[in-house]
Amino acid sequence: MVSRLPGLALRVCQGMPMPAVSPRRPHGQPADSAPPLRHDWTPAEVEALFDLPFPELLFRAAAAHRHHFDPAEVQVSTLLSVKTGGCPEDCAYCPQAQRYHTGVDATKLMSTEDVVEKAKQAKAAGASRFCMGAAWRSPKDRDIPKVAAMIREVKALGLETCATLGMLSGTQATALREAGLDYYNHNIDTDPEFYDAIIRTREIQDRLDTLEHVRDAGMKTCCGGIVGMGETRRQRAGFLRTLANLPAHPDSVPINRLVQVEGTPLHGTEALDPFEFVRTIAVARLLMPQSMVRLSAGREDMGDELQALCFLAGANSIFYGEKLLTTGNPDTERDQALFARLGLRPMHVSVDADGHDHGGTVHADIVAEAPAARSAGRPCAA
Ligand code: SAM
Ligand code: DTB
Ligand code: SF4
Repeated sequence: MVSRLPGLALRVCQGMPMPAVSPRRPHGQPADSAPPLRHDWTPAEVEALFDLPFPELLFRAAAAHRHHFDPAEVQVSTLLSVKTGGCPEDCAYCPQAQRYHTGVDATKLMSTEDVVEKAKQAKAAGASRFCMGAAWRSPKDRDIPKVAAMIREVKALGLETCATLGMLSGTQATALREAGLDYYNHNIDTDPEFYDAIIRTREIQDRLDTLEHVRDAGMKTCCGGIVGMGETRRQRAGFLRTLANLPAHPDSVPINRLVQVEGTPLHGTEALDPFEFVRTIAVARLLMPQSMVRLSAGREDMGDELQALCFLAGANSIFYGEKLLTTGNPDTERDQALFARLGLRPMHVSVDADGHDHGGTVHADIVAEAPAARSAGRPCAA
């Protein structure tokens, strides 16, 4: 039997209206009180946010969250590894890099039929976005029509589509967009200053170039990284500052807590203080107030209390389903119980007949206040 998050099937499939009463912003706070989105954060400003007393930081982040979103709503994505392992890159955290002995077997690209079956299951279980990942440095041109077919069929199920396939050329990005791809995930992963300690086989500039191709093709960007890789607080601030100072804030910002996999160079790294992880979420929310901040890898080892703190700090998206790409994620029953315990609801997303998605990313009145959000390619509210 397929389990599902309460209420989601109706919300996604039938485009049910949002609740009439929505605590998106504190009582009495006028709509025009949100400061404009910034892309000029200095290191000192971001570090000062990290250094705030924990309750003050959480209060500010929660206020920013409520201003732009319903804090009871969490966007739900499901991941599928459509091509696993055998990757030529050297990312020190990654179980799929061929050069490390992690026990992950390399597979060929899955068939479209099998991907669609998994997407149907994800939708039935309550996901609104389906993200297809491939362990590639970059796709070969001959792979693009195969991935495009998957995107078209997943989109036809009424799901938002996302892919993460490595570096893309401008032509490849356009072809994926034309197939109906809504989001492209490509992470900067860490502070440019710490980057060389983690990845040597491609430059951070290569990643920024891919993000530019994705934006130019008209897709939404999903871009974040990993914390707990041995970076300092200053470098965590540098990582978030780099994201916030991009030409457009990423529409989704996945914050992964390192999943330590035996065989990778980062296995055995000292674990990050959980409160420092919550601070990272809170600062991401403050720097990129209109973005979806995703509590990504690492949830399997987090208690409900830590996840609740992350939602309080402004996280409003998760990966849902027993598996990430190759590692574990909380099982769906545990997430359903967590949502029920915290009074959270899956975020309403509908995909119309033309394949345009209408997500809960920003409220219509907020869009009107912030034209920058539109130029960043965010969906208009339904
Ligand atoms: N190969 C493509 C690429 O690197 O862009 C797409 C897949 S890659 C696995 C996507 C992201 O997963 C990485 O950028 C990284 O942020 C995250 N990731 C990979 N291994 C992880 C780990 N052990 N812990 C946390 N996040 C991880
Ligand atoms: C992202 O930032 N996190 C996801 C998604 N984008 C593709 C991947 C997490 C992978 C964790 C390790 C694994 O399962 O292999
Ligand atoms: Fe390859 Fe992506 Fe893993 Fe790096 S993160 S080794 S590029 S699959």
